[in-house]
Amino acid sequence: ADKYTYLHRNHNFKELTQDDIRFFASILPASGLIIDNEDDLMPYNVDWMRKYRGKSRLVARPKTTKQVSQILKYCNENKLAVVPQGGNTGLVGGGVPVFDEIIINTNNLNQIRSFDPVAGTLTCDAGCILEVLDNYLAKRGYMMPLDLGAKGSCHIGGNVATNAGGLRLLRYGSLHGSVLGLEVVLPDGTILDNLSTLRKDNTGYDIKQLFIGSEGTLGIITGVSILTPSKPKAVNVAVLGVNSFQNVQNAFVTSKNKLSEILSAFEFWDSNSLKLLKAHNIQGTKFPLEDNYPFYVLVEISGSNKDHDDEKLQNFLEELLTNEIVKDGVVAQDDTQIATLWSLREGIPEACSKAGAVYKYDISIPLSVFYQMVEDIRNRLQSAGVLGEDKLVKDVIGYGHIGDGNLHLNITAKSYDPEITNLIEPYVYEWTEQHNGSISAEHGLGLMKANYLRYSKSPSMISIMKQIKQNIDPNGIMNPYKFLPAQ
Ligand code: FAD
Ligand code: S2G
Ligand code: ZN
Repeated sequence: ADKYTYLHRNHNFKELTQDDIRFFASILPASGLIIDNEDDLMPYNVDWMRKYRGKSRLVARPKTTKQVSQILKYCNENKLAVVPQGGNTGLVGGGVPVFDEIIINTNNLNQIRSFDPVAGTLTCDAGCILEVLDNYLAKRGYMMPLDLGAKGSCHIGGNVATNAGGLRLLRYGSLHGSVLGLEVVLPDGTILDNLSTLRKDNTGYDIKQLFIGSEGTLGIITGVSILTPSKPKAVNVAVLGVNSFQNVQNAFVTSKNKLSEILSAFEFWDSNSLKLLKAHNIQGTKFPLEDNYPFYVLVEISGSNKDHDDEKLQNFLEELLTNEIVKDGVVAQDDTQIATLWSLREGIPEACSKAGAVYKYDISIPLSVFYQMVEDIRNRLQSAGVLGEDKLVKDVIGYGHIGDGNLHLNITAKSYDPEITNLIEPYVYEWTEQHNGSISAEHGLGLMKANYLRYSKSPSMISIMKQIKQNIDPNGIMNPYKFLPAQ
């Protein structure tokens, strides 16, 4: 993308040679190696948003942890830079090369290793697709503790590497709590086998936590053991039309009081998000509510007794309507309608990507100022004369995970343009810092935000991160140019 022209290839890293290719071919089957074929390499070199693109000449797709160890050991000894890659659904440029780094993709590392139906602990390869795991567990009365719109492609290894949040975090917490153990290959080929399935293990530093959210900069996660919750018997969803952001907050507080233990998701989107959904006909069916409310909320409940739970949901809705916290609401009558209502929320990222170039900001900020961010950036772009029908910037929309205090600010434009980028950055990051927020709630830092870490972490925190990176990856071959600010 235009703004990374300051980056230069680190010439401490070797360029790929025929000897290197011969080595990789000696340990990987033909299907595990993609070399020098532009078209075949393209899906691995370009990210999901088509915003970041590298020029790797080789994709290694190992099938076993041992092969990952042999590859990393060789790359480390030969100073070949690498990019660990899972489903390539990341949104900050973390999973694709900046230059010619070798891509180590976990597609073939996709075996489920074990599942304990009593404890609910699952152990699997890092390259297992999230939705495949969720379906495997559903047949056994369990489910994954996270759900993302990218579930059909993202790998559990990538989820752990980015400490993905998603739609279930409000109920099931973060991966820092649900991941019980990891198997990780370090740059020198050492295999850290910490695939514990114990819920309690207080024996020394909790090393696995270091790799959760490390975005491929410390090692390659090859195995994950995770605690999976029972799949709720009774699930229901309501979508509400709300006429102020203060009432979105009031509805959230009421949902915690009235639904408490059965509340499992609380998402929101604004009217501009709905406009995009409709413009790109993402939700095939007619929108079930008046489409002139400024805000919409999706509330999901998950419990064990449908009659009791639906009664609770009805009482919750009645209280909101009586107190005029919401103007209107629709409750799903069956699983199909539940899926349709969820498709509204899950379809927004796709609608954004269909609208053109998208500037995505994934921030944690206090709910009291949550929507002010959207309004301030919209006003800033309006006053700069770049926002409007025939202008460079088409839309400024806000949606996200209210329950997690996580706003997704998306700005759609005709194209990525330095004039727009410079109007938005570092303004968004400064604004977030002023409100004691985080410049990355769940998507990570990647290439996009590596140089803005200072807006959310102190110099001493960044210094200790660099010491850890230097200790574990002294040659710096793991996902270079990303995550931590350049010197
Ligand atoms: P990739 O994109 O392949 O890689 C992501 C990062 O992890 C890179 O830095 C890469 O180097 C590293 N990595 C990947 N695999 C490994 C490994 N085995 N070992 C070490 N490092 C590794 N994210 C959320 O948090 N919440 C959401 O709700 C959400 N919704 C999304 C919806 C859509 C439609 C899309 C396209 C994306 C969404 N995302 C969301 C972002 C993305 O799906 C997550 O960041 C996801 O965890 C990335 O997983 P992946 O396997 O695609 O990783
Ligand atoms: C979500 C997806 C990515 C985006 O939908 O929750 O994390 O910002 C986001 O479009
Ligand atoms: Zn999200």
